[in-house]
Amino acid sequence: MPKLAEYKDALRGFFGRQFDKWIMELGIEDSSELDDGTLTSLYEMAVKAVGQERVTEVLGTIGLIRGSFPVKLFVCGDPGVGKTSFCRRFALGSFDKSYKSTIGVDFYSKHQIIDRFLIRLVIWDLAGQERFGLMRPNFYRGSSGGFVAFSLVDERSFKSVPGWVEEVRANLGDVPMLLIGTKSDLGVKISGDPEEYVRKFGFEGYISTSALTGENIDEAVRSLVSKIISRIT
Ligand SMILES: Nc1nc2c(ncn2[C@@H]2O[C@H](COP(=O)(O)OP(=O)(O)O)[C@@H](O)[C@H]2O)c(=O)[nH]1
Ligand SMILES: [Mg+2]
Repeated sequence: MPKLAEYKDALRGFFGRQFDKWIMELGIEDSSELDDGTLTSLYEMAVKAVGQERVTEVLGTIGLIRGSFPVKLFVCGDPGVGKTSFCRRFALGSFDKSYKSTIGVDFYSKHQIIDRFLIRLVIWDLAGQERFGLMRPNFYRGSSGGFVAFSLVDERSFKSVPGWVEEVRANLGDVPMLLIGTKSDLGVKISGDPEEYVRKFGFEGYISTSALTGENIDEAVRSLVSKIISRIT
């Protein structure tokens, strides 16, 4: 893992004195490791000051990122399992109880450094069209992978997982999928074992999440994107 000390002079050379202010605000020290999370914070801070293109160019030039590309992900699953809440928590960092989803496709976009690649993540949310099968080929088109979501407190949504997997495979073939159990803050009320689905349907893994507390939301996204990166690089 690279440390700030190794890159400090180069970064200051490109960004000037404002760079010292950024690292002070972020609490990054010479001995700090520039892991993906720290790099993402630094990236966000720098973008506000000098813009996305410049930051991407600088981080690439000095070798702090290995490249930059967009990744489209989907989130599917039964109505009410918390897909929109998952997307909003990830992209906006918030949980809004009164949020009403619109009819149509919604997507959420956010830059994130994952495995030292700058990824422009676009997450597509099935917004109110869970029941309109005709629309869904458009929804899936171009996705590199995605999440199949069920609610940990809704047995029926758990039983629906095989149907969603079938639909993903029919539209996208063998793309990486992560199984997510939602609403972990409410406990576990399903009777089956998610790991069985993992084995049976070839999920990359299973993670239990809560959009309310934020538990494992970033981890789920990182873990899936990491699998996608390792398939294409
Ligand atoms: N307790 C709890 N409630 C949640 C969570 N995620 C979503 N919800 C609630 O579940 C309901 C459905 O959520 P929504 O995101 O609209 O589900 P969608 O239909 O799959 O998009 C809403 O009332 C949310 O407030 C969670 O992590 N914990
Ligand atoms: Mg929704």
